[in-house]
Amino acid sequence: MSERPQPLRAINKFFDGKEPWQIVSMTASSLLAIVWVHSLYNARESVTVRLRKQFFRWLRQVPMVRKKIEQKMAEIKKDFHTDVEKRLAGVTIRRELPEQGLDPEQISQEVRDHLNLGAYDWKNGAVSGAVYHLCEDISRVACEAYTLTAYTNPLHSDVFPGINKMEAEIVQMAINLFNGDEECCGTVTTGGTESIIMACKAFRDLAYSKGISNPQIIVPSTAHSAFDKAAQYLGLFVVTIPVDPVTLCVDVDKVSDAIGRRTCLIVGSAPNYPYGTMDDIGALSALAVRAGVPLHVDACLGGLVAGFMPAAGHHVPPFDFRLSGVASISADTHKYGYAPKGTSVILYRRAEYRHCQYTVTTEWPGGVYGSPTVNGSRAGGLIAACWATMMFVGRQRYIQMTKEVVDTARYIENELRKIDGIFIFGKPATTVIAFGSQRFDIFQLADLLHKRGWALNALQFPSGVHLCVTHAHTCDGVAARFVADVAAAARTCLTDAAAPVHGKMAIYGVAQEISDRSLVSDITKHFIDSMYYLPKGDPQ
Ligand SMILES: *Cc1c(COP(=O)(O)O)cnc(C)c1O
Ligand SMILES: *C1O[C@H](CO)[C@@H](O)[C@H](O)[C@H]1NC(C)=O
Repeated sequence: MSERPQPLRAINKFFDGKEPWQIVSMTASSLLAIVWVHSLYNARESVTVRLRKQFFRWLRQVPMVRKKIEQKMAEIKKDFHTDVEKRLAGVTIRRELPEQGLDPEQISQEVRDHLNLGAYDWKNGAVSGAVYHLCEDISRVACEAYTLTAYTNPLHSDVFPGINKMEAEIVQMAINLFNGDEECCGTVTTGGTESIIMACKAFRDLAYSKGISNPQIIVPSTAHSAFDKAAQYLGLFVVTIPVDPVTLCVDVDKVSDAIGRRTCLIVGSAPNYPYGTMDDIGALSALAVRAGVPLHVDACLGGLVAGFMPAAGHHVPPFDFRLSGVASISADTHKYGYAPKGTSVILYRRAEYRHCQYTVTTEWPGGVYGSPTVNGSRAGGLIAACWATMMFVGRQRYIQMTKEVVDTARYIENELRKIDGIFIFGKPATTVIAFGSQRFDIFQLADLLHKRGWALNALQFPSGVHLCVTHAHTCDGVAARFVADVAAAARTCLTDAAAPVHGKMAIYGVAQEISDRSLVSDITKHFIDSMYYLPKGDPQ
């Protein structure tokens, strides 16, 4: 036998003197070990996360712990139900189809009654985000368009080609706003979450086509939770990158370190939901080009503000297709596009990417079936209402509204910076202003504001609250009233910093303290259940 290469000699030496059965069993067990390690490495959650979950799973099997948890959960469930019962006081609970249909006036009255059940005065700009404008002329035009097209379905392009045209025009207008070129394309979806799921699906499938079997997405910790949702639906591994504690923008070096063979997408927000800060999209784009990975810019919240900011006299760093690493952009027309709820756009730099978003089945007895987004049947009325809104508002009024919203946001930010006891997180890029406190529990302040009718959004890790300034806050006196209420509440909190937090806001503080996150998840599921809860009999 000729001389064997070095490694083989080493292996032969290792097995020297072993029985054949020993050799077989050692080979098999090392193979199994390799498979096991590989599965750990390829799993959708990291080893530490899974060990932690396992620990709490064991803990929950201890009978005393289990009993206590079950007891607590039952109480929580009951509280949720009581809340619903209180909220629904005054409307008839209907569990059956009415035997004879009701008359239109009565239905209209009941719809109005349902609309007024909430605790907030959303028509006076008291809520953060949620209601993006209160201009009746815009709503009238959008609703008129919806009335005309409510029963259309762009799935049937032969029947409703006009709806397809409107969709194509919404996409094209958005491409122009974001400085895309001839090659850019996109689709309308039903909201930001769907736009994000579509982008993740497209770049997952692009990765599959390149032979990457376990793709991962690299996401800033501040990116919208829709990316985690997409990963849950699509079987993607999420690598979460922390943000800089001062600027609240993603740490680009850490993104760079995280990029690997399995990376199918990196993400930046323009801006993010929690703090309203904008990641350094320029740096992320350069990194994307260098590493040869696509970059998705989530401009769901701020895109239709940021796109008009330069013309409105406000500075915003470039975040769109002008940066060559930007492969896709999501932007919500149902937020600052001022369209009724139910539309968003997802845009791609290249037609190839959009092809990866589509699904096609060729063997179904119902025929060859291809569709662009999640839905089969789609609501043509929502597309028409969005199109009508964009046509009615027009470029000059978008610029004007952007100026009003951003001026108001800057005014609130500057005034909040003067208030003793609170601080602003990072530099708000568009319209979200997040604040916290090192002197008292910020949820105590949020609770006081809540009592004055302000609905703010709670932030965790670290504790904070934010106001998403919309056109509804540009109405006379709203911003000044908000600033005055925060100032008064901050004074109260400073004089009694140790006061325990009560009310609705207390729960956000508590939820952060629970180390078994699966409990938080279970509680949340009970909360979602409560949205579907109908009290037995009429509440008093
Ligand atoms: C609102 C939002 C989304 C998700 O959009 P939905 O329309 O609520 O599904 C995604 N990203 C950011 C930054 C958002 O603010
Ligand atoms: C389509 O899919 C979305 C989820 O992406 C859903 O919210 C929406 O109600 C669906 N239906 C229609 C008709 O758009």
